[in-house]
Amino acid sequence: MNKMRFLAVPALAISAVALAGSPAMAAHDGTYSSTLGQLNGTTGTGTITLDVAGDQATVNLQVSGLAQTFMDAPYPHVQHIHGGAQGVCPTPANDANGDGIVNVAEGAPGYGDILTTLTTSGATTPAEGLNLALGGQGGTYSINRTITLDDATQKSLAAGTAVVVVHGLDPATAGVPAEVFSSPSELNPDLPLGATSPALCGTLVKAQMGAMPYGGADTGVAQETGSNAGMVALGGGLVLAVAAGGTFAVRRSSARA
Ligand SMILES: [Cu+2]
Repeated sequence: MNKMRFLAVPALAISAVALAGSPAMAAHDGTYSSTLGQLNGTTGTGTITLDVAGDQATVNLQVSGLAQTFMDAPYPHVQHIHGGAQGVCPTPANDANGDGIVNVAEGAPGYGDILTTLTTSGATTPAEGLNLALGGQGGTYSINRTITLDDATQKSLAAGTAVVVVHGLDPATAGVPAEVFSSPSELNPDLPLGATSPALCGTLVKAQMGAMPYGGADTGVAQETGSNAGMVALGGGLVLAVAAGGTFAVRRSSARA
């Protein structure tokens, strides 16, 4: 009897939380991710995941191997969610003025204006777009924080046109003469062209609900499959937790075998 009560109470509590916490899912709610592509001779890499619920987004940005230093200090990489355009990253063919660098002016027709600045702390508005102090510092860094998305960013995510761009080229790999790299940026003449031009770029793609790893189905653990089916209705976070548990169980039995 006591055991039954202990099992029943948490189940009811979870149901209450689920009902209270999900009045209506916004069209853009979900998990977005991108493996960022390289531009302008960049040899570094980057990935981003965005877990979005309403106007809240948990950002996980991982960057490595970009230019490390700038004037004897950690290289500041400004980075943004752009949007409101075609949702595409530029290619070398977009180098309209033929200087050897696809700059922001040449990329923006495809990826749009700055909607959100992915700062390391503080404000995330477009106004912080060139705030070097709030950019990623050095060649390898990560950002893990929850931010508030403005209306324009939410709409761009829903439309599939949100694009993440990490700026700041490596003079050693950009493939242009020093005088071109350090010529005035079209965004701010006080900054070198190479420091503001796009290094990494990727369109944010929403994970499809049907592609969620529900687990259980092919693990042969019949009882867990049953509980998974019940948990699906409670929300993505719990589904992932269940799926992770399923994976762990499979690995554990494999290790035994
Ligand atoms: Cu940008």
